[in-house]
Amino acid sequence: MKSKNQATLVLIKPDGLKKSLTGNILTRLSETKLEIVAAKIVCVSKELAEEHYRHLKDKPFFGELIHYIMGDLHNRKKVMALVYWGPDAITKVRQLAGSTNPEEADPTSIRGSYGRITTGGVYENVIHVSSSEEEANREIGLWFSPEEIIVNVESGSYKEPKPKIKK
Ligand code: IDP
Ligand code: MG
Repeated sequence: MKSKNQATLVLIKPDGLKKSLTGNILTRLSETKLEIVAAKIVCVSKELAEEHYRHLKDKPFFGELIHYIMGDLHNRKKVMALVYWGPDAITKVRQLAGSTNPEEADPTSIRGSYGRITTGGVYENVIHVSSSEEEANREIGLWFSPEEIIVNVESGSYKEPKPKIKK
């Protein structure tokens, strides 16, 4: 049976950018043979950070987590946001990323290779990846507007290029 095409959100977190891991992470993710259908650099607002991590708002590390994703811990006020798309995208990307806790993650995974646990209490695991289809849809809607994504995620068809030229 042919697997279903899915879209999933990937964020290269501020520690990944500070450690110059963008190339390494994108190379690892290319092993999935998925397509990148959207990409940009984002300066993360407190509102976006809190909405993205709203499922963790009661955790003791929530405040630190918001500082982390906003770049306050790494003096890098940005993340790289991407949408990967293709068969079983969510599971494939999640497997390559590894477990949330970098010490428990497979040492060959992205988080196992590059993540660390800090004394501040938050896991600095260099990458965010969506963990379910429902979460992916919600998160992609938070980080991207539909016209920034070059496929129609529902139908799987490519969009027509817009005849717009930036002056
Ligand atoms: P995920 O990123 O693997 O989906 P979530 O539970 O959604 O894991 O947590 C979001 C982020 O919050 C993690 O990637 C990590 O940076 C941080 N985090 C999650 N659980 C803990 C914890 O128990 N201690 C410290 N940081 C955590
Ligand atoms: Mg999560």
